[in-house]
Amino acid sequence: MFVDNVEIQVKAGHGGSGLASFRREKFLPFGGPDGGDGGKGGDIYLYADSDIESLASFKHKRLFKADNGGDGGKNRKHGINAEDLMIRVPLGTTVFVKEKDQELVMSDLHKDGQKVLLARGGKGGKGNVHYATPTRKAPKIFQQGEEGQQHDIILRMSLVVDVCIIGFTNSGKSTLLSALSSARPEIADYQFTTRVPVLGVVDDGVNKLTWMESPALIRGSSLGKGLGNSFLYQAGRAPVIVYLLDAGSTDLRGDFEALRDEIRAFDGNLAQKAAIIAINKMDSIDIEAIKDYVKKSLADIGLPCIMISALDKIDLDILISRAHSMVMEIKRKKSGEQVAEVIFRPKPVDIRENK
Ligand SMILES: Nc1nc2c(ncn2[C@@H]2O[C@H](COP(=O)(O)OP(=O)(O)OP(=O)(O)O)[C@@H](O)[C@H]2O)c(=O)[nH]1
Ligand SMILES: [Mg+2]
Repeated sequence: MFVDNVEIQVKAGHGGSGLASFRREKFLPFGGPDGGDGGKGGDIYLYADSDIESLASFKHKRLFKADNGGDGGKNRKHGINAEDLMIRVPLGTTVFVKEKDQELVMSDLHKDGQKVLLARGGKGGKGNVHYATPTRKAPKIFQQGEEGQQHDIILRMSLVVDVCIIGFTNSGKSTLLSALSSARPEIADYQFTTRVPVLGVVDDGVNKLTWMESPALIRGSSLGKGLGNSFLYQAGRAPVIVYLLDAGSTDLRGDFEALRDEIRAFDGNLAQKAAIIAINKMDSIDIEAIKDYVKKSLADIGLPCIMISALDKIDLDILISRAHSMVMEIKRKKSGEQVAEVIFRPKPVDIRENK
């Protein structure tokens, strides 16, 4: 399962033009100006709709145009205001605007019914009625409608992620995800085998939580090396991060810090998240020999440290149970907060009002 990602173009409607015209009545051959204003162009909104499950429909339709406003008419008639265009997207859609090769996050739609303005329709132009003055009684001036905004927009739908595995290339992220879930990402001992986030559902017997393998980081990902780091925005959604280290490394502490520096460079909050350090490939080393080194070099970081083998499935149950209990604890706290937020307190009704 991959993350959905589509690019669309939105063009709001132009404002209608104002009109320059003059009253012509039977006994009033030189009546004053009566040109009406143009109507407003349609705005374009995104609308989060829980009935929509994916961004699949956008694969066929890329251009979204709202109608233009109607032109002003005689007799001060206002042009028609065009209808706004609502584009429905699934919950969990993140919206980016493309500006000069940059992708700027515009909004994050996560509540049913949430609306965000993508492009504003142009205002209607003024008709010549607005330009009459005591010295200029017959103005032939009118205003054109304003142009509607246009934007290139990227929509990304992030699926719910509970645990995100982050690690250097070849640390065994795909092997771990395959061992824990039915996901089958390619496993190979060359670099950057996994190029997009991969999801898998992990069942601990009570809860089924979604784990994600994030494509590999390397020292300098934040500077664009390797696969870069743009996929880390997905990691931001996971309440718990698993830093996967390779037990064969001679500098576990350095590896951990380099990983954390990379995610900190992407987003400081990400580096503060609840996390576990998992040291993989313990089957390939003499554990007794490195136990003390591991304890000493990682202890003061203050994160739980678990030694595992993804290949031989050693102590994966410990990793699962630790990670899941952290996720459930965070979710429990969050839902407590949300309940507090939405408490509905109706005002007391004065029953005498109904008499
Ligand atoms: N001995 C041993 N080898 C492992 C273990 N886990 C993974 N490997 C090996 O390490 C190599 C890389 O494994 P992957 O799972 O593809 O690593 P990855 O982190 O997903 O790599 P990228 O997707 O390229 O970033 C493969 O040859 C695996 O067989 C383990 O627990 N023990
Ligand atoms: Mg991989």
